[in-house]
Amino acid sequence: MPKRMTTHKTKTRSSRTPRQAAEQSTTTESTVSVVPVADLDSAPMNGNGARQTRDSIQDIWGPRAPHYGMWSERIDELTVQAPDRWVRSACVLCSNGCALDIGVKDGKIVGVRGRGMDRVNRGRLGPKGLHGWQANHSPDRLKQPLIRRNGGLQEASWSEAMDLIVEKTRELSEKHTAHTIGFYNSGQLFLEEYYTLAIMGDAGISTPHMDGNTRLCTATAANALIESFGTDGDPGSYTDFDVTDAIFMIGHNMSNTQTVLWSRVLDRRRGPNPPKLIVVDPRRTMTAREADIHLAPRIGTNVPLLNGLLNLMIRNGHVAKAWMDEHTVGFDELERTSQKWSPERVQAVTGVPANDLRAAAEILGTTRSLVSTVLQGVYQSFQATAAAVQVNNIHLVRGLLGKPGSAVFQMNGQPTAQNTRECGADGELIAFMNYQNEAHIQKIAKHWNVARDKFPMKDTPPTHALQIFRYAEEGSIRMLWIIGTNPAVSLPELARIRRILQKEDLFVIVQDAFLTETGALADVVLPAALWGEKTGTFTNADRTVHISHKAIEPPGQARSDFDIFLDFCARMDFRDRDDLPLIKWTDPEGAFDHFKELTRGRPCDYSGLTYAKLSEGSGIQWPCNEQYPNGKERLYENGVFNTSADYCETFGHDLITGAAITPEKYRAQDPKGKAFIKAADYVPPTEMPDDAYPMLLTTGRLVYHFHTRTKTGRVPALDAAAPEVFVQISENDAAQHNLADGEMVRVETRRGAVDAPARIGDIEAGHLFIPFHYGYWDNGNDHHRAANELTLTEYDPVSKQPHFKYAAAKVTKL
Ligand SMILES: Nc1nc2c(c(=O)[nH]1)N[C@H]1C(S)=C(S)[C@@H](COP(=O)(O)OP(=O)(O)OC[C@H]3O[C@@H](n4cnc5c(=O)[nH]c(N)nc54)[C@H](O)[C@@H]3O)O[C@H]1N2
Ligand SMILES: Nc1nc2c(c(=O)[nH]1)N[C@H]1C(S)=C(S)[C@@H](COP(=O)(O)OP(=O)(O)OC[C@H]3O[C@@H](n4cnc5c(=O)[nH]c(N)nc54)[C@H](O)[C@@H]3O)O[C@H]1N2
Ligand code: SF4
Ligand SMILES: [Mo]
Repeated sequence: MPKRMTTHKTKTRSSRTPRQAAEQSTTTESTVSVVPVADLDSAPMNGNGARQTRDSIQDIWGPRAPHYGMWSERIDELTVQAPDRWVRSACVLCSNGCALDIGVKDGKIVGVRGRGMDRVNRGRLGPKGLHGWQANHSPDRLKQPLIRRNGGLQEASWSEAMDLIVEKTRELSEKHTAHTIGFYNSGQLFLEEYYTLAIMGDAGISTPHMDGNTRLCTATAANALIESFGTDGDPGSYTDFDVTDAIFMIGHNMSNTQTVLWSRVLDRRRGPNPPKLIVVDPRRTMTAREADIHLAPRIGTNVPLLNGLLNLMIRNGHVAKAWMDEHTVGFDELERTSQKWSPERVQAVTGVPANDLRAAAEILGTTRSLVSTVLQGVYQSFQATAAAVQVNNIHLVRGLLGKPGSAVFQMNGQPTAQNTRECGADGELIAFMNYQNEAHIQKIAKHWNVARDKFPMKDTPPTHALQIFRYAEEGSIRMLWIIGTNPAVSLPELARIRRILQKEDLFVIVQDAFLTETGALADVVLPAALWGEKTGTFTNADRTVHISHKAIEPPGQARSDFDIFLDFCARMDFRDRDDLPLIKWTDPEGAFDHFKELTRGRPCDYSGLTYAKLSEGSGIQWPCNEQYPNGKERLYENGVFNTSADYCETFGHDLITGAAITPEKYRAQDPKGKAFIKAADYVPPTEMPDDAYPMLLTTGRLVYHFHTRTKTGRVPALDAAAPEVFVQISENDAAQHNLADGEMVRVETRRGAVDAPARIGDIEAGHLFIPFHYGYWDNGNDHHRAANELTLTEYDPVSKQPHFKYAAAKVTKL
């Protein structure tokens, strides 16, 4: 018998048309710097001293500041009352990590203001950054723990909830071993919380089953960096955008998903020496519309497309032979593989016209500097790591890395994805150490003062997220602690995920600020403090570290994740090898100081950072140490990469099969600091259109919403800007189905169905797109709205990242 579902209350929805205001006014660029306060009537708190420097809902990126070399300041602010004080923080609604200060009055957040001095955003904020804080004060925040009793979730005290969890943990580890316990955490907590959780899971409970939702997000970014350069960590700096001659974006809708970085790009494009822009996306996104060259490949064909580009670059002699000889290994294999991809063959497989490919290859082959960005259209598509690595190859064959204006960004998505990876998510080991390097494991064991055999992982990385859910399905995992993520909406194939979470023999703990779709299926719900209600640090996609100070108290009895973990460790009485408490710190600063010692000498070296330094200045990049006290802008400036056998993070994989390269084999051919050029040939996606399901479905994001909308769905202005799901379909396909814009359709795959209004245009024929934001917490529990009802349970062989970006689908008019 499945557990009963707690039904959510239905909320009245806004009657605004689902078409985004932004889609209508895409390229209009405002030149006014101050606009009237337009949407404050929908803010939860209203009062005197309100200030809105610009309307980011109507004008997403704000006015242009054409530039070359140095991006000017523009301080964006949205406050609904004059604050009593400002508290230093940064935005946690994407990986850009824009610096901001939180305005506080009478113990409440009343707004935010960008910080002009900061290297990341120079004061700018986007729509989510300016509005998102309103979710903190949403009336339906969780304020007390909940325990499932007689089928329903009932309020309980912290002692009751924690005692129940401790009892369950003890019972399971004594009866069946700790391998019955799994953790599924987040890319949205703070560094100090991940670090505490890592030691709690590894050396406290000793379970190998711990992963972050970053497995769905940037596991491929991490793996692509590791496969090519030896360790995780993006080599470039955002200042590279300020001087580069060309930008290549693949599977990345930056205008919508990193709006402030996109402002930086637009400002370059309107300034002197504008960089060329190439965008690869099967949809004509706002990003693609700005491009000089838009390549729109069939979904799942990134590898042939990239091989085609590399082939042309090589054939045209646009390669830096001398640099490659000195700094790389593997070029011959790349030459052989890419040779098979003539422009005509690429056109046949990807649908991209051969001449467009040639034009793009000419830019990539001749530009003097190049910044590339890669994101979910690669990471969640077929052959994810294989494709992402080919983008690294474009830089390696031209030697365009480690100098101003040249960088490859294997982008992050979530605000604190970098930190969860630095603490062991996505199959990594703390501080980018190597599971197969005994010296690294010993170093951690020593730092934690625990026995080597305390470590649950013996030479192999921890269990990946989809495998954790598989074990829960099969019954070998019996307790699953879910922290800061909403898998009942964000994992693929939701009917299956609901079935797993509802299993009688799976004890589910959900730690969140709201009663999410996942929380509704839990046995215990722990109310968490949000950003603004706790202190910690986090690192963005260009390695910039910010501190976020506690500005207000959490509501009711909600507690920070940090405090919840410390409480659990104390109740479990975890000890080190001297029988002293395992966790040596009592506050986030203590955790930070302990962590940073472990990073000393590693690529992500935090040893030169302190809370004081981060609080006095603004963002500082890692590595930050004695040699680079103010951080280091670019990695690999000397062309020496992190690949030497004793330093690297893994020994690498076969990009097609995922098979791991053995330590012996790696050591025998130790590249000693040379980067890997790894080739990969095309493999067609597993699920292709057929007679029953003739179309290809992809999924992704909208500018106004963040993920499963637990925050942005509770912010009136953001919710109203994009209140409902839709299905994007080409003019051709709409005509075939006799569809007018806004008419309801059903999209079906072999896994489920979604009903939504059609939105016609800006997508390749044969393709469909559904934003994945819309779950059912505010929809009377109607499951026919979440994109993941439709997606596939399968993943990349190297990064184990799920394939959210394609599925064979059919459409019927309702
Ligand atoms: N507004 C907003 N911003 C966000 C987030 C959010 O939820 N909302 N989330 C943050 C997070 S965690 C992440 S990971 C990032 C994600 O940021 P992005 O990766 O930019 O976002 P997506 O919309 O998931 O995917 C990008 C594009 O991939 C394209 N695509 C699909 N299939 C393919 C393919 O086979 N090949 C190619 N080349 N392209 C393809 C889609 O059409 C889509 O436009 O955004 C971050 N920023
Ligand atoms: N179909 C499809 N599916 C996708 C994607 C896609 O493109 N298409 N993208 C994937 C990607 S890239 C991502 S990143 C995932 C995102 O998927 P999720 O991680 O499920 O997304 P969120 O809605 O951000 O969930 C985070 C949860 O943490 C809570 N939270 C926020 N801050 C805190 C905190 O400080 N402490 C605690 N305890 N809780 C907190 C929020 O209320 C929210 O419920 O979705 C993935 N799923
Ligand atoms: S770009 Fe990202 S970090 Fe910056 S304000 Fe927008 S959501 Fe926040
Ligand atoms: Mo993500």
